Amino acid sequence: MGGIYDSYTHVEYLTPITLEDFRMEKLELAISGMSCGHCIGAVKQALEELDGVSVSRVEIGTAELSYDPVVRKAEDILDAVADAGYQAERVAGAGGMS
Ligand SMILES: [Cu+2]
Repeated sequence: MGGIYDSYTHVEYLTPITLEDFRMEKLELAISGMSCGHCIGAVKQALEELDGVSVSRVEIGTAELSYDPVVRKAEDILDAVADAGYQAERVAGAGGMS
């Protein structure tokens, strides 16, 4: 009820899709130096503090997120993890190379 019905895909979207949703890019990180729940919390917090970043999952050694390339560079995200005290690398192949 009240959703937006797309007659092409036959999908009813319950929440309006914004321009940001279309341009969000996925980023998968391999993170070294994480060893416990505290590390997960610290990485998650560092990522969530960035504008234009939506965190999907943080586990020991990995994180998955989406970011808006208009307001945020992948390098900023790696830097934020480094500032929190961990070493992050992009996982090749996730979300395409750019
Ligand atoms: Cu820890």
